[in-house]
Amino acid sequence: MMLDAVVVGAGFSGLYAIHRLREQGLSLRCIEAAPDVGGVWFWNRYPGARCDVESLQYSYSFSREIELEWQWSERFSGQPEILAYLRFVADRMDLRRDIDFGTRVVRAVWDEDARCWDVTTDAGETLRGRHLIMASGGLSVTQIPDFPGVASFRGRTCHTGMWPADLVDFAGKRVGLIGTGSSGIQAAPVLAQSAGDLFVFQRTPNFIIPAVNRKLDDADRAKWNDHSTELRALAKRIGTIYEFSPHGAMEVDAASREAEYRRRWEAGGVAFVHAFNNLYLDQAANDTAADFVRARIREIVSDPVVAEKLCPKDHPLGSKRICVASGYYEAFNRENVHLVDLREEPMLTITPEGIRTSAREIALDVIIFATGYDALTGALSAIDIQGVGGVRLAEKWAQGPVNYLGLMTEKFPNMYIVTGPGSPSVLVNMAIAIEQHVDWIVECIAALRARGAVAIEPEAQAERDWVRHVNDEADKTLFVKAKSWYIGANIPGKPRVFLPFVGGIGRYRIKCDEVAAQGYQGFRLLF
Ligand code: NA7
Repeated sequence: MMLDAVVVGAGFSGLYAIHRLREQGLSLRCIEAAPDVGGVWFWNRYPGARCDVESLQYSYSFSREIELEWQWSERFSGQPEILAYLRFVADRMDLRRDIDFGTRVVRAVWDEDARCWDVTTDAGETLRGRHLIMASGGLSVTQIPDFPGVASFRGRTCHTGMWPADLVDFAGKRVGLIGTGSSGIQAAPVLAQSAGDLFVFQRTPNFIIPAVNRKLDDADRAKWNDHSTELRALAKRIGTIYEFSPHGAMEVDAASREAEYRRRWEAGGVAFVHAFNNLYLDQAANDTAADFVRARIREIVSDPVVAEKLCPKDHPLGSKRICVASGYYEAFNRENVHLVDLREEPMLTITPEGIRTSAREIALDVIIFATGYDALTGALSAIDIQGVGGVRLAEKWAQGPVNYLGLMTEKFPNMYIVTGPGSPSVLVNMAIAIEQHVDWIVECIAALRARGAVAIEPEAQAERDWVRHVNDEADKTLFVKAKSWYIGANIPGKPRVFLPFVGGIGRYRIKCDEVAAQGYQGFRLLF
């Protein structure tokens, strides 16, 4: 039996794809490796895991009923609540009946004669689908560096992004936390409260803005719900609703600049980086924001030596993903929290008892890897995907993920990528980006059917032009000045190509809509 679509992944993207495909009357099957829905929000159950986009905005916009029935309890909800929300949506829309849980896609092969995908799972089953929707997540394949000696460690190890459900009790334990990106800096203050001793192994300090999280009350929710139609329409154009400044940082005097940074610091959240409109573009402007944050770190952390080590100095603020946390810097004032600066004392090896640096051996009971992901391409390269003439996606992308609009890639007809490389993706509110992508994909499938076409694939020139455009746009910004996962720098051997589209969801949406309105310009339709 040929399905209209096979969907890979039942996180935010996959769930919405099921709903939209069903609306079109299309047959589908969704394959999910986890035993439940949720995707990254299923696996990221480390202590302190929380979204850094406000919950009211980090939610689906497609159903007014769901919006009114679900009550977010906090400004930035934690992982348990976000997972509960996704479970609620799955049940409310009766989505589970189309999902095979606990099953992983291992291979997908394009059948040129039948013009469909044969999708094989680790259960040994092969599903046949006309279209293949990769809702497999941009941050779903965890990365643990090849630390020597890791297998010899006698205690417990885990990655924040693949957190074992039973690892909850740290009382009296000596915990090592490697990595100070968004995951590490969220986990640290929570672990600090229960662990006997917490050792934070830091290679690169990050800029961390206070979340200023708080409970939401009925008035907050009513305010949002009363205006959500306009607010969500605005968010579809700008990504996340922040207070964006029309001014450059140097257009105002130093005192006004400082006051603006302070106001945003006290309000909390990512809006800090929008204090001026050129912080991502101009190094001198960026320095003023970075100086402000470094001054706060020196103010909060009582030991000046530790404070200095926590001050980021080697990349512009925001060029690595800006971090948002509660009580991270304050945690270093606790007696049981110890910063291990890996620039000063590099890690040599993991031993049976703990971690040996160039200066000492630190005995540990648990080692937590908060070491990130094979971002944006990892979940796709983990599957053996073979397109026209047996070409493998991994081979085609050996020098970087060539794609058109971040949605498709030539020689892989009818394979759609949700929020992958070449799209705004992780640089915007993912809930918005996901809905935009899935809507475009499902409408594309409907348009093909209406015209009697069976397949669609980008033209090689269109994808070359798009990749150049994505890189040209990134080159205008300070993003390219950091060795970040945006550019593949955290994975040994990964091509250094700037992955997400920095031009914003508004411009991107207009481009995608124009392409569709012009009869899928840059794509080839097969009849
Ligand atoms: P990130 O942001 O990739 O952070 C990974 C951290 O791990 C970062 O501090 C790295 O330091 C550190 N790291 C990586 N490899 C090593 C080695 N070999 N030794 C020491 N330290 C290392 O991942 P997160 O999970 O925190 O966040 C990912 C996204 O998830 C986040 O942006 C949100 O969108 C949600 P480095 O900076 O490379 O020196």
